[in-house]
Amino acid sequence: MTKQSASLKMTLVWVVVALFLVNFTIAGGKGPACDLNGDSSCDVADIDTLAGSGSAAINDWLAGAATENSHASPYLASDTDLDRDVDLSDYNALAGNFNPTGSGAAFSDGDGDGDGDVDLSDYNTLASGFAPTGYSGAAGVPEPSSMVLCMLGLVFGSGIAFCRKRLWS
Ligand SMILES: [Ca+2]
Ligand SMILES: [Ca+2]
Ligand SMILES: [Ca+2]
Repeated sequence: MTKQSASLKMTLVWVVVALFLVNFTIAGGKGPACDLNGDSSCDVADIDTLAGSGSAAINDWLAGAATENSHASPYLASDTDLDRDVDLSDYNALAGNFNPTGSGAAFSDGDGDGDGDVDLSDYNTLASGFAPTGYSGAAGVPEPSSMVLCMLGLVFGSGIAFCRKRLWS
């Protein structure tokens, strides 16, 4: 009886191990949603497959891929090479492919709004978001509460320094 129950326990352990392995294999084989060409990474080659799909599809991809690639904020639509800046190389891509009446332009050609052309609207977005030093490490604007605390700290700190000077000198 005990031998039978030990054997049953071993069988159960093997079933659990097998289920775990099957689940792990299935989960490991599925790539992220932003990987549209199935090479297990989310990069320019993927977003270029969305040529002419419209700004909603482009913006969804930019947000999803940034999350997948561990960035705190979405990629900008003018960052044609997705290197987290909007600089001269992005501008040159757009300028070199400028074609307001064209269609089928890809994201890396400078079509940041995904409507298939590279026109003034794409240019204006790039110009207004120009960030040659990058937008990934942009320091957040201090919140009013922390600024008030800092100013209070300064006032309080100088007050103490002033008192010390008066009392001990
Ligand atoms: Ca990919
Ligand atoms: Ca860039
Ligand atoms: Ca466009």
